[in-house]
Amino acid sequence: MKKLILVTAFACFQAVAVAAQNQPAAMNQGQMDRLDRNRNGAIDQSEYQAFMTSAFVTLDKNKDGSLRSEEVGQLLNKQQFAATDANRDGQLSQNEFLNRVMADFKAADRSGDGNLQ
Ligand SMILES: [Ca+2]
Ligand SMILES: [Ca+2]
Ligand SMILES: [Ca+2]
Repeated sequence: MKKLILVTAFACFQAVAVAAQNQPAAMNQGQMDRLDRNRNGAIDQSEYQAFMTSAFVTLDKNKDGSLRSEEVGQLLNKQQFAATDANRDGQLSQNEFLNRVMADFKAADRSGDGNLQ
């Protein structure tokens, strides 16, 4: 599950990098540092949520406050999108998006201490 969360984060990094017209690259130390803001070598819930909140804004290309399937096509497949779209309106609100990524975080946090290391 730790791998899963890192894949999700990596896809967000790619999307953010492309949106910023930087060259997408493998997740490197600089990108890990963007997640690990206080540089204690672990990613805590608030760090992850802050990153994913900014990723949501970046992914929301038409700035309507929700994500359509074409905006997250590179991030979520159809089944993942449907699983994330809790109210089934065909769009992901910020709450729906964060609920999913934070559930991923909790699943990956096997020790239950609120940190990923
Ligand atoms: Ca940290
Ligand atoms: Ca949108
Ligand atoms: Ca929805």
